[in-house]
Amino acid sequence: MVLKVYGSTDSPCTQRLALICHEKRVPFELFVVDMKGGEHKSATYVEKQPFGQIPYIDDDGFILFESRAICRYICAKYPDQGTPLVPKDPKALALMEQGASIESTNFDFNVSVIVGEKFNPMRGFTTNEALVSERLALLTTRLAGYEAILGKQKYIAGDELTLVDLFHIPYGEFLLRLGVDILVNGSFPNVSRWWKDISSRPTWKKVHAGLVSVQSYD
Ligand SMILES: N[C@@H](CCC(=O)N[C@@H](CS)C(=O)NCC(=O)O)C(=O)O
Repeated sequence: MVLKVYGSTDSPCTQRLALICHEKRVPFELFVVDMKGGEHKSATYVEKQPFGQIPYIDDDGFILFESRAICRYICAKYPDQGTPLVPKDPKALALMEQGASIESTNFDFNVSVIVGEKFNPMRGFTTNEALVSERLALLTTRLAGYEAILGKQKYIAGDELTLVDLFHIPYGEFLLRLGVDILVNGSFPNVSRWWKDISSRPTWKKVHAGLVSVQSYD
């Protein structure tokens, strides 16, 4: 039975898991959740996702939410299919987990707030500019750490691409779309080199062009 994805085409978290499906060549069917109509807060929805957020998956009755956990599940279920994104060697795996914490605490922590605040006017709220400046300053400090890592190796966890590099793409792309060019503007040349590499992957281009269900991969 094809993997069912409940999410939205323009949600970075749904895009994250679609990207991994493309990399692992796992077909999926997208069920668009009516966020504007509040479907994600309905009683039937929160039975599946208690926080009333997207995305979640239904894999033949197995319900899972949290986009990064879903990505890990897909990689665990299909270890030898598509791009190898999770190392088997314990030390390489530990470095990937270190990278996952880096993404969560240094990148997502700041970028999700910046993106959310900048989107506020489109939702009828005011942007908290002081908070945006604070998080941009913190992000800049943290990108200096990225620059140090990426000055020594090609990717976050070593010289091989892993899941954690790809975790950055959807929110990184939103930052660019909102006019924050910190990932490409040249202040961090190795970050810029890394960003161009990962964001030019055909799998991401496919997600970016429009997130739709995939019946099969040739
Ligand atoms: N950590 C969660 C975050 C999920 C999340 O924040 N989803 C957003 C859309 S990208 C959402 O549902 N927002 C609506 C809300 O929080 O009420 C994940 O990675 O799945």
